[in-house]
Amino acid sequence: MGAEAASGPVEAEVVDGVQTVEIEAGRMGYAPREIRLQAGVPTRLVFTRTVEDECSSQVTLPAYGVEATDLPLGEPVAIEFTPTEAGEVEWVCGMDMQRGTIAVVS
Ligand SMILES: [Cu+2]
Repeated sequence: MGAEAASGPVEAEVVDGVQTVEIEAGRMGYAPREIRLQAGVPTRLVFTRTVEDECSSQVTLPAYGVEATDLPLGEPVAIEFTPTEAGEVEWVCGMDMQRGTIAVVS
């Protein structure tokens, strides 16, 4: 899955009707940092933290009620929700510093 820094939003891969994106929480922040999702399709974002850094040890997605979720070092953690309407939402680290952008399209 493309995680190159300079590319545009990464499209989700749909697996069994669930749009899925793998996201690394690493030294340079999130990779990818921008993703694109379809409204109305169940979504699974799989975060893997690859740095010791406290900053990225939790992730949250307030727009869809995903509370601060622990990201143990090196362990993939899935957060699941269904985007309901087109627009832009963000996921943020537990300290509200690092963030990533989700473009929801209908
Ligand atoms: Cu942080």
